[in-house]
Amino acid sequence: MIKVFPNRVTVTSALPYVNGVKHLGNLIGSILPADIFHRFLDLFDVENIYICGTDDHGTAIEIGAAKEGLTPEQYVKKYYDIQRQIYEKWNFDFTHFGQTSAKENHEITQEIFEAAYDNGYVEKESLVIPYCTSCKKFLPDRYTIGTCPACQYDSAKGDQCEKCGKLLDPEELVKPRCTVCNKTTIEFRKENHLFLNFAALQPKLKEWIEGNTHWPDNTRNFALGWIKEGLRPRCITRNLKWGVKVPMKGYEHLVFYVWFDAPIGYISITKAGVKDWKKWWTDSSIYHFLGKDNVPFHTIFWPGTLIAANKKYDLPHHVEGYEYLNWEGDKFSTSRGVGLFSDEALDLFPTDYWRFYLSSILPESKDSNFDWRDFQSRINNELIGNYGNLFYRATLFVEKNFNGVVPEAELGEEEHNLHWKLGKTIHKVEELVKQVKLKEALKEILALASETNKYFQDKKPWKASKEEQAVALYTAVNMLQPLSMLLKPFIPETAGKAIDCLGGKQELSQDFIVEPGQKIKAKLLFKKIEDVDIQKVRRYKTKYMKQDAVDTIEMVNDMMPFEEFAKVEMKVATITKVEDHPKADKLYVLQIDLGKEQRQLVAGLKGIYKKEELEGKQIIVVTNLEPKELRGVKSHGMLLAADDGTILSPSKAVENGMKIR
Ligand code: B3M
Ligand code: ZN
Repeated sequence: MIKVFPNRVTVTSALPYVNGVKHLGNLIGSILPADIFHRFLDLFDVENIYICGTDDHGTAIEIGAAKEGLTPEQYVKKYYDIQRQIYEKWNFDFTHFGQTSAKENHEITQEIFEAAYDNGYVEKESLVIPYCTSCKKFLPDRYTIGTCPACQYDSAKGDQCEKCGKLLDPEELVKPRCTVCNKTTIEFRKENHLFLNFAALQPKLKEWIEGNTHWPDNTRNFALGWIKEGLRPRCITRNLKWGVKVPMKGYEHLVFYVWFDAPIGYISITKAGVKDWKKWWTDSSIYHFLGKDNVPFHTIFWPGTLIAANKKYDLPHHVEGYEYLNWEGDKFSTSRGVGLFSDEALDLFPTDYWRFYLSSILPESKDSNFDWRDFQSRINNELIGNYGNLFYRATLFVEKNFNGVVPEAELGEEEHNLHWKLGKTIHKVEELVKQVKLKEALKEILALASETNKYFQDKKPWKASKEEQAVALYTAVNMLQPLSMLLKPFIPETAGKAIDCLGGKQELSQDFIVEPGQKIKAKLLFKKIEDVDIQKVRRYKTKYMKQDAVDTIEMVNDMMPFEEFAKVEMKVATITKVEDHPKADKLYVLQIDLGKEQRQLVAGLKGIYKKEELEGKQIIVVTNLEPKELRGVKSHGMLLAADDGTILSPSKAVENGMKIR
């Protein structure tokens, strides 16, 4: 089947949460490939825009702002500016980089909600939610603790008792108290919330997904799998102050759930920043780029919202979900200092080195791994060895032997052959881009660069006659121009410079278009990466880790009453053995080495870490707690982990038993 490009394309990448600088794992699975795709569409003359921006709402933003002593508005402004500046340095070519807290998003979100309501897809239901009258706050389940009705353990959490494992509702706790202020001023308030009725939307969603036969099988089957399980109404309101207000009587104190207004951000950001914005959402093919964890939101939740509103906005045409990037064989983790952030990377190497390397390891169908040695060898051998060196040698030769002027030449069989391969490659790349196979497109281009290199090498212009030199150089220059055009979506800055040196024709053609008589300039485009450079950057530790670890400790601090926290003792230990808990599926039994003593710990890490990931790892343990039994297994101490289950480790290896506080 021959695929064609749609007439008009709206490209979006997942909107990064505004809270803080993003790491390379975030960029590789959304903003970078979307940017490359958009640049290719420009190259192939497809009318398109590229939309992105920050996702400004949600609990994490409210908490982040409070931590920095800022209002949510100030906090959002600060990190929006920081992120925007970083993306400029990455040369991301957004048509507009907006924000979901902009007024356009408030307006369109409310309109879409009202339409969904009028169409009968919104339901009212009451939820019982713990409310602390001292803090004047509704509390998430885990923020309410109390005595377990089953085992009488006095610090059971609102969702589960850690001692006996019983699953709980906060209402079942005896003498519930608030973890924020530690008072027993808890009330259970019935509150009305709004739900989007996905059960009612199911038939239409199913039909739409089944009709998307152009989707990759895995995405389509995945979405159909969800449908098959049966969709249920989803709560789309939250009791927060920061967010898009619910425009309905009796619900004015609520805001919309962040995942309700965030995808609407794609539309509203277009409205805020693009003239004639409507055509991009009513008569365009929408291409969403995102990490795999966001796929359900873009194949079910977001199209469901649009179907419910029935405002004639275009539904997603293509959803490209990327797998994860690992960092030197390990998971990215801010708390453990694994990985590198988008600003730091550019302090270490030029932007195009990163864009090139990350493009060559895009996690398109499976997870991929960042590796410093591989980074060095691909930059040196492929980007420089294959393209940069040829560029420098050919242009320098023209400068030295032909006064910088492209010579006249009579082409022979080999030259025609190369010319033919150029046409074939352009065609192949176009086909791959249509299928959003960007990594393969890059491979094709590099293969052509390789051919050109081989040709130049075989011609040995340094010892050839003047006529032979002219042929080799005319051909090399005329291959380097389209090669640079094809590489430009990946390495826009350097390829742009290269094209300027070759006379500045910003055109991709199957013909040789750098004409004899054209003045050109020589340029060394890249600098090789030396072993010492790699040794140096290997020792570089992300600067964001420490802050995060400090935050986590502060979080523990926030959650524990002060008098209790002051008594807490924390030490470093190494995990020596990991076994399954005989009775609980989420728990591991760990043996740990605390230097002078060995202990046993039970921790809820199953499903988050594999056993072999834990063995040998250093952790931080609260040591002065009474031993307790967790589902019949003794546990003496508690290890520190962040909200998402990521374990907190010391930033460098230290002696077991070292006291942290
Ligand atoms: N902010 C989650 C993320 O950054 C979320 C994406 C929104 S896309 C509309 O992965
Ligand atoms: Zn309280």
